[in-house]
Amino acid sequence: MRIANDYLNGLMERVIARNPAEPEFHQAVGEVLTSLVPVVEANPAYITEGVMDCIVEPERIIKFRVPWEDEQGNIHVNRGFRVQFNSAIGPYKGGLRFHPTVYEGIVKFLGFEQIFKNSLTGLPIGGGKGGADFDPKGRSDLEVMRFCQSFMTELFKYIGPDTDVPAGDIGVGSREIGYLFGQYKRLRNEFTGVLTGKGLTYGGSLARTEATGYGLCYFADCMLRDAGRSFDGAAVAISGSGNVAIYACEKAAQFGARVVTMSDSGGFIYDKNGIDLPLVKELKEVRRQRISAYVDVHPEAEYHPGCAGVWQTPCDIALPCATQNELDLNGARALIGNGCYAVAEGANMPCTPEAVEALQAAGVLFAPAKAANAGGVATSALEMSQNSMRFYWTFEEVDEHLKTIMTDLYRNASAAAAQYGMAGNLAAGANIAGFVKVADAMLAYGIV
Ligand code: NDP
Ligand code: 2IT
Repeated sequence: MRIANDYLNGLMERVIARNPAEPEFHQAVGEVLTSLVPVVEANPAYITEGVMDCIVEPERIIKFRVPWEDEQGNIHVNRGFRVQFNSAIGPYKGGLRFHPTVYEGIVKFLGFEQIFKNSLTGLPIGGGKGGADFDPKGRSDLEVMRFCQSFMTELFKYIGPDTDVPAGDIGVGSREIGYLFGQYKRLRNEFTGVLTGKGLTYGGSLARTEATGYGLCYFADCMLRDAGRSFDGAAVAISGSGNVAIYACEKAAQFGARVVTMSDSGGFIYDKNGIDLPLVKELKEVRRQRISAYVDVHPEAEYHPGCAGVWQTPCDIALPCATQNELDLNGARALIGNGCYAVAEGANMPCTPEAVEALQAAGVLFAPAKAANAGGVATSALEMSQNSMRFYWTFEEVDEHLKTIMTDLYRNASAAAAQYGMAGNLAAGANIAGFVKVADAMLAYGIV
């Protein structure tokens, strides 16, 4: 795909050549650069002053060995990463992903997206991301603790509350954050807000657990209302059954929707009566079981092996909340054919470029990840604020901030799209609004 500006097209070619075999990173950069064509044409200084070349190059990449011993005495060696992508508007901020598919290209795509997402929150946070190719599935608490301690024994050298503040992502939830924070505190002999998503007894913020899923629904609600629609009475298909999916399901149901699907990497469940969320929470948050166990309790529901089939389910609104590129052109066509009128991305980059194009061409309302799932990191920034103040806000106070942030974010993305002649294209609007703030800070610093 050619980008309609010679400089940006050449830059994209250099990104591909300099970062070989990293298709997810190329995809994320290509999508942003495509949206920025009218912005650099109106403001050539972004090119002539080097901002464009700098923004696609991480400030720093840390890659390290993570050795650990399992319960049988076998030694394992994983690879850990932290990409400190851009600190123009604040300390690096972004999650850690523990999943066997993690490699440098995944962490770079996520870190790159995080720059613009964090900027969109309106809060002072730069972009970063990290993780490891460790698979926590089937591992005991002791093994996960040993892994996390080994991971932090290296990572602690590079992070800090004013430098880089990691959090959770796929495979990193409250259990892992606890082990990571405990080890950081021990190594540094400091109790600081160096990680977010902490437990409520040791510096965590109320509503951080719920924030990404709730924020997704607050954003989608703004988009739906602008189009004269709402969640009330809608059938909603959700993929995933992790942190984002569970709290998206909870808020969508509070808004009057009937959520009919959830999934994991094994398959999806369809419950025409509406998902029994307390059961999903019990299966996933407490028992760490597969989603297939849902039908043992609800035999009237259906379980289908394989996750792509989830998008064949008739629905009004789709919320992909599992992983990147999980909704492809086939899925998009099925959604369109079934009359789905809105897709809001809870996961990072869950729709392929072909799927996004098809959805937008069919007039389906489309909420892009870096705007729609920004509620998680925004609330992480609120956790950092509370830690700095050594103070706590109530659930209602944090939730109210979250609602305001998501509403403002929606308005800013809409306004930026309209300003550059792409009214209604929230994907372009989010890229532009997120970019401009970071780029102007970079211009102010000169060449650094
Ligand atoms: P969790 O680990 O809590 O849940 C991930 C869910 O997605 C699980 O149901 C998992 O199934 C499924 N999944 C993961 N990988 C795959 C895969 N390759 N194919 C199919 N299903 C898969 O992670 P989160 O809910 O935190 O994250 C979900 C998405 O949301 C990610 O894209 C993440 O980057 C994004 N996100 C997360 C935020 C947060 O605050 N946590 C904030 C913003 C975005 P299984 O258990 O079988 O692996
Ligand atoms: O993708 C994301 O925004 C996250 N995983 C949350 C990051 C954070 O720092 O809370």
